Amino acid sequence: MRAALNSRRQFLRGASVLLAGAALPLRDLAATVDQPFGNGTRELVVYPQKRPLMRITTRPPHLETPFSVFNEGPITPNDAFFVRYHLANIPLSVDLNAYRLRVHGKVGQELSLSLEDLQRIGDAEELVAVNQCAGNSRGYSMPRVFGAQLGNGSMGNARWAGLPLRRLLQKAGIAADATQVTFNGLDTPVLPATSDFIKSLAIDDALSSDVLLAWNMNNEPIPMLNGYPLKLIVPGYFGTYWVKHLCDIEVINTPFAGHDALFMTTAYRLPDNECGCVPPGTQPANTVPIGRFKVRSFVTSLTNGSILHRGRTTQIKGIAFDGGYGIKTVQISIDGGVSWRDAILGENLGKYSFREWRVALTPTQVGPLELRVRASNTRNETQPAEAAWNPAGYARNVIESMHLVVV
Ligand SMILES: Nc1nc2c(c(=O)[nH]1)N[C@H]1C(S)=C(S)[C@@H](COP(=O)(O)O)O[C@H]1N2
Ligand SMILES: [Mo]
Repeated sequence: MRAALNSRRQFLRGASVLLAGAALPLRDLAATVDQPFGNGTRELVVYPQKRPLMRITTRPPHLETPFSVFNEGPITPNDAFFVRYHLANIPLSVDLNAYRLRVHGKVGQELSLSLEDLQRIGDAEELVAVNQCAGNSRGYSMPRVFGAQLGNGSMGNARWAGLPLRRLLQKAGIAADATQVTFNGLDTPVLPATSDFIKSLAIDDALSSDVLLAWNMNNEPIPMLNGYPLKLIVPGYFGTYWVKHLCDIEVINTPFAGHDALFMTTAYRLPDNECGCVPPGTQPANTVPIGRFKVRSFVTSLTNGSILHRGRTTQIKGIAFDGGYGIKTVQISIDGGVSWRDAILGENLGKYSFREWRVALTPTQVGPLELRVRASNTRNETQPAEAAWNPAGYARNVIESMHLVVV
């Protein structure tokens, strides 16, 4: 889908949020929220441009979306969207008069562009895409793993608008022997010993048509904590590639390596095999950088312990998504996965989006009821019945099951 945006208007609207990030964190609430599927309780905190969200860590800020938000519609509102950072020196404001996006390295012509310059290169394009942290749901890994104990709220779905990365790279002119493109943002490490957060994409992936340099999220400038003023959108790929406050793009012709390549060479890697998994508690011999999402599906209209009534029909609702091939089916089971019933899919907002689904359920017996949900995509990839395990707890996509009570 194409939409030409008025860059002057965007620029002015962007300027109005400059001070919004100045007072982090704003305040704690005396409120907590249960994580879904019974994995503990989180404090709610309020940050600039955000409604109360679940606190995972404070420095750097890491906030999760309360799961009930995903039942409100397929688009996650900006003020409810999760926040994840790795470095504690994060920008609290960005002056658009000083901000420049630098493009350098193996290019014909180095570029240094204001946001307005970037917006003048070509028409903005729009797409709806899920951003999901690789560690989403890590807190359910069994045996437990190191790292932030995330529930299921480190994901969200938004409409992104911006310039295709390919257009910018074409303008700069890529050397014939270029192999990768690296991306850096305005956040920096506190100590020199800490690696900067820099990500890389293979040149072919960087030139693929759907990668965007986005300045809008759900028709607004991107919230400060989600990467104002410019965020790399890599649809279908885990959030780690979606570099926030993007300010530096380098085209290289050697493997990306060294101190500041840690988030490619050491972190965000999966065991190098089909399942991206190893026997629980063991280390993989070989790893590869994490890539696309696996298929996932969730019930959103009920929570663990919800009560249904015998003989009464309940409309059950949820969401499904995958790594960009598109959801084909969603099914539920109430007999432990022996038999499965098709759900009805909701509106298709594009192959990278959450897909809503619903199904009517009329329980016939009182007592406990286990509800399972699984999805498959257009490549017939589906979800495993048993959770695959890896040491970092990445890319969890086991079939979710919810424990209900019929009265
Ligand atoms: N500049 C910068 N960009 C970043 C990160 C970061 O630490 N710094 N973290 C990445 C990771 S791991 C995730 S999951 C997403 C989270 O995006 P969000 O905070 O907008 O939800 O941002 C990515 N982009
Ligand atoms: Mo992440």
